[in-house]
This record gives sequence, structure tokens and C-alpha cells, in this order.
Amino acid sequence: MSYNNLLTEREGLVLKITINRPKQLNALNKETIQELNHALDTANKDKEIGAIIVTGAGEKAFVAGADIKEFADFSVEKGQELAANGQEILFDFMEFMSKPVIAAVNGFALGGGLELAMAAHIRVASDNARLGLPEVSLGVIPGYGGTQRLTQLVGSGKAFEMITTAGMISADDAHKWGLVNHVVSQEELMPLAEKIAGKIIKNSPNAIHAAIRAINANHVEGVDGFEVEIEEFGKCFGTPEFVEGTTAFIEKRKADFRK
Ligand code: CO8
Repeated sequence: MSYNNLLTEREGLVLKITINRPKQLNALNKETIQELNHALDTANKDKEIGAIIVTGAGEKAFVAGADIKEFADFSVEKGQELAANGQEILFDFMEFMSKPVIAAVNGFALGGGLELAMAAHIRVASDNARLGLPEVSLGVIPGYGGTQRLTQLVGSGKAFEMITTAGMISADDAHKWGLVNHVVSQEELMPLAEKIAGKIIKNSPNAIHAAIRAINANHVEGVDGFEVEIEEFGKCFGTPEFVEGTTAFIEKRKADFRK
């Protein structure tokens, strides 16, 4: 499948998705959001994909936000509809996928761009990355989950500061704040993301999906994450992958979860 705004590249069990609108700093227009949904949905159903890396084309931006030109003349209703639809088909969708998504933040990650990185399960950044939620400078607030996910990741004090000042923080500060897991040079960014993906794909796909469900349950309202963990833990015992994992350990060999 080819896309107008994405490049996809598959290496073994890892799918790399590059948002490819470098002239607009990879801003997320409606079509790009729909294409991302399609690419992620397809990957989610594909047993031969174990991890996904999302990055931006060029060396300047991961994603500089939602495409401002597209929503500049929106009404209250259209604004709400845009946010609700985007959250459902891309941001929440990504967070609740069965396979881990790694955001390789290679430059500006602003507004919807930072919200996309935060919906991924793991974030790594290059040292030129600048991260922020500048929406209040445009007269709106983050609408793709940013008020919630930033607060979960860095705490409310820092989230208040980032959102109300509309400022950008450096990759190093993002690292100190726990917003990204690692900071490396641009050249090292993709190899690092691939190295993390390489470790993930050796493990049980079923257990990874169960872990995603349990970790995400930590912040789903009305859900007791400990209960979800117990339930997911128990279910693992009924899977062939658990038999393979424990048998391989006893037989002193590497488990092969994909045979
Ligand atoms: N949308 C559309 N176009 C953009 C965007 C964007 N978010 N960001 C950059 N571009 C375009 C510019 O318009 C410019 O295009 P052109 O050459 O045609 O004029 C091109 O990309 C290059 O940008 P600049 O010339 O501005 O590059 P600079 O290096 O001078 O500046 C910046 C880089 C600082 C990143 C600057 O481009 C900028 O401030 N961009 C906007 C950042 C921003 O405010 N992002 C948040 C957008 S709002 C958002 O994401 C809301 C999410 C929730 C929505 C929920 C639904 C309502």
C-alpha cells in the first residue's frame, strides 16, 4: 500500500513509518491522520510485525503539530469533531495497539506532534529535538490528548508550565523530565530505535499485548489496574507462548515465539 503522506519500510518484524510532509514540517493534516490510522491498523493485524517505529521526514521536525491551515476557520462543533475523531482513530488507537510503538523524535515535536509521540509507548529523541504544546498561543488547548498524557508523563506542575507558557523544551530537559527515554545524536536516533525494537521482537507477542493492556489500565478511569494485571497475568498461562517461554528456559535455549 502506498500513501500520499507516509513512507513505510519493513525490516524483518519491524515496521518503520515516516510521516513525509517535510515542507510543512510533517504537520498532521486530515489525510495524514487517516493514513496513519490505516498503516497502524494494518500493522496491528499483521502477525509478522512485532514493533513499529514512527518518525518524521527530514532533519528538522518529527511533527510540528496539527495542520493549522486546515482548522483555522473551524466552528465549535467542527473543532470538537476534529479532536474526537483524531483521538479515536490515531492517538487512542496507537496507545491501545497490541504492538509497541516507538516514537523516534527527530526534531520539532509540537502540539499534535508531541501528542502523537506521547501516544506512542516509548519515546527516543535526537539532541536537536524541541518539544512543546504551544496551542494556547493559537487560542486553543491541546485537543489530541495532550493535557492528559503530558500530565501522566511529567506530572501536573510541569504540564501546567509547558501548556500555559506555550514554550518549547530541549531534548535534554525532556529527558530529565521523563518525557523521552533517551537522547542521542540524529545519526544515532534510528539505530537506537531499531535496537529497542530488536529487543522487543524477541519476546512473546501475546505477553507484550497483555503488558500494554495492563500498563494502560493505570490511567483508564474506573478501571483497577491491579485487577487488570491479575487477569492478564492469569490469561498468559493458557497460551502456547507461555509453554514455549518456560520450556525454552528449562531446556536452556532461546525461546522462539514465532514458530
Ligand atoms: N501546520 C501547518 N503548517 C505548518 C505547521 C503546522 N502546525 N508548522 C509549520 N508549518 C509550515 C509553515 O507554515 C511553513 O510553510 P510555508 O513555507 O508554506 O509557509 C513550513 O511549515 C516551515 O515552517 P516555518 O517557516 O515556520 O519554519 P521555522 O523554522 O521558521 O519555524 C516552527 C519552525 C517554530 C516549528 C514553526 O513552524 C511553528 O511555530 N509551527 C507551528 C507550531 C505549532 O503551533 N504547532 C501546534 C499546532 S496546533 C495543534 O497541534 C493542535 C493539536 C490539537 C488539535 C485538535 C483538533 C482541533
